[in-house]
Amino acid sequence: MANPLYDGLFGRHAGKSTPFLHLLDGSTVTHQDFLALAARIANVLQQIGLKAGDRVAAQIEKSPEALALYAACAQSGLVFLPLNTAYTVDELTYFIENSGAALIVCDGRSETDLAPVVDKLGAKLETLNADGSGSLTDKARSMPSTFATVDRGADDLAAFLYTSGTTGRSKGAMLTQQNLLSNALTLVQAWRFTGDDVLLHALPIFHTHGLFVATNTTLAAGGSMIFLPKFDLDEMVARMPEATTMMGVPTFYTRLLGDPRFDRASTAHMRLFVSGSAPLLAETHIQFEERTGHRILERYGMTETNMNTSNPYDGERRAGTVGLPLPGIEVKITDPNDGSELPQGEIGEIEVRGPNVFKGYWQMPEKTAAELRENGFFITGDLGRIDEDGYIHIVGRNKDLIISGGYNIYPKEIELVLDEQPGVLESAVVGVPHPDFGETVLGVVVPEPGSTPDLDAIMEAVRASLARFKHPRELIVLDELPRNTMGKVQKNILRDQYNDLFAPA
Ligand code: MLC
Ligand code: AMP
Repeated sequence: MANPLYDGLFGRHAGKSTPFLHLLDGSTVTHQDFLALAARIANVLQQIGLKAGDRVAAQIEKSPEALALYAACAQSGLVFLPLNTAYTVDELTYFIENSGAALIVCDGRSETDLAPVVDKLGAKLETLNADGSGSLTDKARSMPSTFATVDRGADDLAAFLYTSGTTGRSKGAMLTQQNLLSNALTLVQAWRFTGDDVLLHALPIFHTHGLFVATNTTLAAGGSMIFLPKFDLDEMVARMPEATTMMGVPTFYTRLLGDPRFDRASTAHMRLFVSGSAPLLAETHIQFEERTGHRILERYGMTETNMNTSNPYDGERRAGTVGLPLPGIEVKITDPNDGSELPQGEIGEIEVRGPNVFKGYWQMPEKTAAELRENGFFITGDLGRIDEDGYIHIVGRNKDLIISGGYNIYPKEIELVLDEQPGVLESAVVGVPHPDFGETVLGVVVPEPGSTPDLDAIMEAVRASLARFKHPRELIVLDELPRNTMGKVQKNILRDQYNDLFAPA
């Protein structure tokens, strides 16, 4: 037995004194030091009494220690469950309870708020702060810097990532060791990653993009990362000269293009820019090439599947498309009504199958059965077509989803909060174009007859229960919602009507 994920990504760098992380303050963490830190944390996890298969939920800032917790979970056979740092206590309570996490690792600032939730579950709580301090690392300090890797199989769970749903209830996507490892190895080949690569890493590490695509691929290639706490334009420009590659959401690219320091000369040494998580406008792709001479490589993935398709490294990177299926991954376009495969060129639902596709939603067999076919194809909820050269074009979504700055927002979740507010009869939440975030959230509320809803009070209620990035940037009051003859709210009409709400003046 072995532990494919740990051995394939982490353990293989044992004893290497080459850099793994280049930090904001100019210091470096070597592979060897990183593995020693991870092993010390793994010893703490074992001492706490965690057993293989237990879930470890973490709402912590990006730091080398946070990444080492992920490695420690892999080494101990634990299921890592990273959570967006923007989530409120209400949101966290659901994730913690639903996952039945055995350990919650949070920032010291959230300890008091989370303690009752954790106690109720009989789980353990440790803290880890942005600067690496906290009870977890305090305990780790006196631990041995080696740990006997726990045996796991390729089909064992490695991570849970929650993804919201159209009903407003989030689902825990169960990802196996093979899901993560196979995708990392595929991306190393597809994007020609090597031990010489230095990735400029400014993404959060609680989602697929920053944790799996960026970090796992770098680890699988044995390269290093300039590990920035978050996207900051000045830091990006300052550190770019040390990098060979960068991965980002489209907002990264539009922000970089807004800065004149970012030009052909300052990017001449770069080997590759990758974009994903949200549609990259063809216009941005073209502007980027004009400014830098580089063609951004756009790829397409999701929480449930990791990466599915990618524009080619060699060959044409076609603007406005997400490229071709990655090796070993099948993509087909089907009729949303009956699931039958459509002829080439027609628009339908994108379905994918391969070693990257997740195992199902945690304790939600009906939802799993509705999206994951018995033949292994996953119904993505994205609408697309395949052109005559095999390039996949995403043309829309069959799911009610807003993507703001690369974060997914399910309108239903916000509508449920709006509907509960005094004086509100009903509501509709839609995504409208936004120059920085791509899309942003617009809330429309319909008052109960004779009442005037207090919009400030409504926003206060939203703030109390939902993460900041989900908050409507504007609330509009309408007498009624546009509906079709079946009574269904016509969100497309609202989207069209408010299309220019955030357009630059
Ligand atoms: C921050 N805010 C956002 C936001 N990010 N609001 C909407 N959408 C977002 N994405 C809030 C802040 O809290 C702040 O609130 C205000 O908006 C302005 O913040 P900012 O300073 O401009 O934002 P910043 O901190 O710079 O963050 C923007 C960002 C960040 C784009 C850099 O959101 C980011 O790193 N996004 C990447 C998301 C990601 O990794 N997605 C991958 C998912 S995986 P206030 O109160 O100050 O107004 C996936 C699969 C796949 O999708 O295929 O990859
Ligand atoms: P998530 O739930 O965060 O995993 O988001 C996955 C969704 O992001 C996909 O189903 C797509 O709708 C969207 N997405 C990811 N990459 C791209 C891309 N390159 N272009 C368009 N949409 C994308």
